[in-house]
Amino acid sequence: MDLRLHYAPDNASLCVRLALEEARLPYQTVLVDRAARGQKHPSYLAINPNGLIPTLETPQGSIFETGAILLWISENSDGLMPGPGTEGRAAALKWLFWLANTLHPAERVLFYPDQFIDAHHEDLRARTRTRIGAALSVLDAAPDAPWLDGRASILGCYLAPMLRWAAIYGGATDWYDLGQWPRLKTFAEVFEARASVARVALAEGLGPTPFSKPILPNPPEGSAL
Ligand SMILES: N[C@@H](CCC(=O)N[C@@H](CS)C(=O)NCC(=O)O)C(=O)O
Repeated sequence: MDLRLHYAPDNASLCVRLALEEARLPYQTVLVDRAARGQKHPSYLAINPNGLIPTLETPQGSIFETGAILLWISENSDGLMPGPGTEGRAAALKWLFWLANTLHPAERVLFYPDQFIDAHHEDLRARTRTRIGAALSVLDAAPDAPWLDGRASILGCYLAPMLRWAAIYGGATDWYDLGQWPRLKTFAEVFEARASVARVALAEGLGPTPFSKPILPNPPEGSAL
């Protein structure tokens, strides 16, 4: 299968790269030059008119939206998501959409407040940190999220980078302590020990503890912002 992942280091494409590695699907990477705003170039807009990273080119066409790409990968590999009609499917779908529709958009507000409001950016970010903290508490207490044990899953591939980004791109440093969410902390530690994560961390310069104790990336090519 011919797959091409349009990516920038430590961008939302990280979630997709983790899933591709975990699925052992062969793929090529195409670096999007964020410093040159490559995500807004007409050639990129032709495959993703939203001008956002990631995009995955597949034999069935280009896919955008991280959650949709992850779901597609799970449907083209084994074991990353309970299949339709099987036990755990309903809860897994619920958390996939929660990650895509609740947690990810809140993080986008935190990282790009200027895309949402012209002034009062710090007020917006402060309120958003509170929202993200509350959302993480909901997940930490979830009775139906067995994937938090750090097993291979597209849900883990989506969550782990979002824990990382909140820690290093969230602005104020005093609000985020992963220890507040004991299950999420254990998830981050177990998940980052996976061989797939080590391969991705090397490729994108994420350091040795990319999810439990992240540091700013030092990628071999491209830039995160
Ligand atoms: N809803 C999109 C969001 C993707 C997204 O926020 N991508 C960021 C990188 S992490 C981006 O492309 N930012 C560049 C920009 O806003 O121009 C998805 O799930 O794929």
